[in-house]
Amino acid sequence: MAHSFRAFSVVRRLAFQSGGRGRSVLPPVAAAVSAGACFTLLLPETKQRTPARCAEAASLKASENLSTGTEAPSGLLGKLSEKCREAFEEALPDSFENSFQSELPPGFKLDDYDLELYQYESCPFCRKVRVCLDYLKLPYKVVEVHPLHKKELKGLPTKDYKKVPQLVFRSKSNPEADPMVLIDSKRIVHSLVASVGTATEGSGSSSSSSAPSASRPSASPSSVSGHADEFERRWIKWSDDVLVQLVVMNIYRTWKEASETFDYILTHPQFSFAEKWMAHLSGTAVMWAVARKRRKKYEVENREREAMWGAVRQFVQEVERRGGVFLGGAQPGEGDFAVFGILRSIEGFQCEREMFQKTEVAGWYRRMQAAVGESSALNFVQRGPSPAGGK
Ligand SMILES: N[C@@H](CCC(=O)N[C@@H](CS)C(=O)NCC(=O)O)C(=O)O
Repeated sequence: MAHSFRAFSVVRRLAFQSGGRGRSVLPPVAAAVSAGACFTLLLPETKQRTPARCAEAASLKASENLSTGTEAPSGLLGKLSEKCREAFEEALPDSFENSFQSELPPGFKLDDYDLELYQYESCPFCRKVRVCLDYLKLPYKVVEVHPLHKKELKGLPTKDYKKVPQLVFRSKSNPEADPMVLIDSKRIVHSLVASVGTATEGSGSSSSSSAPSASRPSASPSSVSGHADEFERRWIKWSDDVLVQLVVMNIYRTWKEASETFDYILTHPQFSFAEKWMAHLSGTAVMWAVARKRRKKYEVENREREAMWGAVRQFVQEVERRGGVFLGGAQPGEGDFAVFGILRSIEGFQCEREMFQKTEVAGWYRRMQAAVGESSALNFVQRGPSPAGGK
């Protein structure tokens, strides 16, 4: 994967070196290949393991789950059940655990900074961060990154990191200073929740914050203390390794659905006519092909919808077991932000409409919508209505 990324980067550089904004000379094939790099990178590598059904994993785990309160979801198909088992049964890798260390120093005053979120509109990881920012009522500016040339990222100090989301903090008192940047959606969400939790802990209100924080809610107790517990972490891993995979396989399932997913870019005010169509056409073609390949890889060909409903139902059952309000308990936690953010990325799509018909997720989804509230983005771009009846 690393090699293919380097190859794609070269193609991308060559394709854009003589094309300015709106005057791209990107050949269609190079554009398609490059767009493929943009989106296939969100799909993690699978390790070679003996396939195991989650149902088996669940029974194996049943004797142990009393200690963590975590039960491996069952009913997932093909190799997704293996991913699921990894999330719930194996030791969480250090690289994953490291994402749960707050990157913001203690006493960090969020209100002293202007926040900018570098994102792709349809990226599930970016939606996770937006959900958290909205919930915490933190105002932020959205910077839409063009998926082919990504020139919006060029001015950032994270030069070698070409993925989104990236959350940029610019000092209000010293706007010329180098901004601080957080990367990786889990880390960003955890850092924000921990920072707001620390700022509000014990005082009942944030002494460090100005107007917006007066109505700032607290996240679930486990998150406020800055430590998403193991139960929540396992669901966060599941959301990245299983739910995101299913979203990709489903929203790019047919040409029509893949095209629908990229429609946002055609109306986005930030890009030129050529940039819009280049990204739309190449993205549709490449992601349709990627989804096909992934369905084969995960052994869910022609069953991708069924697999997605299975996963969503498992999540809903877990919420029920936790008391029926949120995964985090009485208030949303980092696990709720992860799953809601990922599902928000299919907002307004055919897959979302079917999801509300085929699963019982609407209750939790509406509770999340109400808890998260209106977007606190300073330049919110509406993408389409949600059948669950939200903004
Ligand atoms: N683990 C990262 C994954 C981020 C990621 O893979 N983002 C994708 C977009 S959905 C990306 O930027 N891919 C690279 C590219 O577009 O070239 C996170 O949670 O933030």
